[in-house]
Amino acid sequence: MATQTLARLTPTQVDAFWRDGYLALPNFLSDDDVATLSASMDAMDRWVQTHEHPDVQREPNALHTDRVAIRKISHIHLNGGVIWDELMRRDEVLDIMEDLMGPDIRFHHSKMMVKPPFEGSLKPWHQDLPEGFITHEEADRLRPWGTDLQPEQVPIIAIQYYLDDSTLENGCIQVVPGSHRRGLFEDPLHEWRIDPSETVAAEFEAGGALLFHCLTWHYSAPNTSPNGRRGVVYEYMAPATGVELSYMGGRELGWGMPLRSPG
Ligand SMILES: O=C(O)CCC(=O)C(=O)O
Repeated sequence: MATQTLARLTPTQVDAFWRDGYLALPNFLSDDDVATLSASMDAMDRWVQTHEHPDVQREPNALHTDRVAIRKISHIHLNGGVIWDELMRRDEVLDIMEDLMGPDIRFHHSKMMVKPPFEGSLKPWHQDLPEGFITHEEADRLRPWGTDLQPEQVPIIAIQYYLDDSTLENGCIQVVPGSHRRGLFEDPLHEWRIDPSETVAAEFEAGGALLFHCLTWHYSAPNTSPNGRRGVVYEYMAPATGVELSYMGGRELGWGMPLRSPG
């Protein structure tokens, strides 16, 4: 796996993100990053075998009873220790967020999404905005707007980094390009909305990263392969226009923390 010299996004990449609602950044993390973060995840995985933790969600489709399979670890920037906090604050990442949404950048939340071999379950088609960023009342207010809800009004962007190769077989994220310009829908999305000819599989080698907007339709399939897939998500936001964002009581978890300010 190659490592990449990090650089600001090009205008073409910025345009592609706002046109498609997502952007692929292959080879974003260095080999050292992947090794260090993987070792930390391995240590958490060992700990979870003998301990319960409210932020650790177990795999609901687990085939084994002899070992705990992790599906999700919430607030990984807190639970995982300093390297996960450092990744959240990293200048190269904030530079990219600044290229996409300007210099006033706040953190929203983090989570590790795991798809254990053969038993990793699917995440249904959804948009992130109604899943923790706005109240139900605000979602009810925004849905009738349809395409009048512009993605630029709600600059909330996720980056998911892959510690393993992420493929169709092990449940990579799939997206519908341009779906962030269709408005806000029910959560999760009705399956009938998805036209398979429109979907794109965001496959990566370990170290790659995917950026996606909070209105972009996305999904990840069950893991039917012998290869696990660990993908850590950090969500960032800039001030919204005409939309009331909510931290859902997550302030003490770092939600809303300013990471970069104008000037
Ligand atoms: O990693 C996955 O499988 C799904 C992640 C996702 O859908 C999300 O972070 O919104």
